[in-house]
Amino acid sequence: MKILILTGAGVSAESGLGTFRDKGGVWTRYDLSEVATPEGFARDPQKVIDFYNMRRANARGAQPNAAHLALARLQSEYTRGEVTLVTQNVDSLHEAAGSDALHMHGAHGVARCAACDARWPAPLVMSLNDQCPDCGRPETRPDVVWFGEVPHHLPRIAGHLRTADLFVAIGTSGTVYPAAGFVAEARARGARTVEINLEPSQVAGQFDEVILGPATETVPAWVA
Ligand code: BV8
Repeated sequence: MKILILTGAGVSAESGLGTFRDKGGVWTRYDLSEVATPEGFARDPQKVIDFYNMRRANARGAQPNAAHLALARLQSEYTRGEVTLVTQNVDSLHEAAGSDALHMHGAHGVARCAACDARWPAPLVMSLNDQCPDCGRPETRPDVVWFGEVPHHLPRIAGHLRTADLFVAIGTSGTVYPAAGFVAEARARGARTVEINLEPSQVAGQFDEVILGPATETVPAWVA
C-alpha cells in the first residue's frame, strides 16, 4: 500500500514551536505580507532576515516529539509498501526524528542565493551581507517558500497524489494552498483519506475519517 502523509505546524506544536493560526500563533503576531512574501522581502529585507533569525532561534533546542518519532518509525518499519512524508513545516524535526521529508515550503535552516540558487546550511543568525559560497554575491535569503512563490517538489508530490492508496493529513488547518487541495486530489484518485488534528480543519469534511486529539497521542496510536 502507498501511504502519503502531509504534515503541518500541529505536528511540531508539542515540541514547543507553536503554530501559525492558533491563539498566539505566528501569523497572529506578525503580518505575513511583511515577512513571508517576496514583496515584503523587497520592501524590507532586514525585517524578513530578522524574522527568520527569530524562527531559527525559537526552534533551537526543540526536540522531535512522539508524533515525529512515530512517523519515522512507520517510514522505516512499514514493509507492505512505501510511506512518503511531505511537510509544510520549515523546521527540521522530521529529519531529527529520522524521517525523510519533502519540504514543500522549504526550510529555515537552509540559506539560498537569490542570484545563483545555491543552497547551504543557514547560520543561526543570517545577515544580508552573507556572501554566497558559490558565486560570492551577497544575495542571501532563507530557502523558504513565501506566499506567492511556487512550492518545492510539486511534480513529485503530484505523482504521489496520483498513486497513493492512503492520504493522511496531520496537524494542518487546511488553509494554505496548494497543500489544502491535496485531499481532494487524493480522493479523486480513489485514495482513502484520514485527517489527524487537534480540531477539525477547514477541509475536514473532505476526509473519510477524522481523528481528533494532540498529535503526540493520536499519531503513535494511529501508527501502531
Ligand atoms: C502558490 C513558509 C502558485 C513560510 C508557508 C489556490 C491555489 C493555489 C494558491 C492559492 C490558492 N488560494 C490562495 C493561494 C495563494 C496562497 C494561499 O494559499 N494563501 C492562503 C492564505 C489562502 N498560496 C501560496 O501563495 C502558495 N504558492 O500558490 O504558488 C502556484 C501554486 C501551485 C502551482 C503553481 C503555482 C505558497 C504557500 C506557501 C507559503 N509559505 N510557509 C514560513 O513558514 O515562514 S505557508 C504557512 O501556512 C505556514 O508557514 C505553514 O507552512 C502553512 C500551513 O499552516 P499549517 O501548517 O496548517 O499551520 P496552522 O497554524 O494554520 O494550523 C495548525 C493546525 O495544527 C491547526 O489545525 C491546529 O488545530 C493543529 N494543531 C495545533 N496543535 C496541535 C495540532 N494538531 C495536532 N496536535 C497538536 N498538538
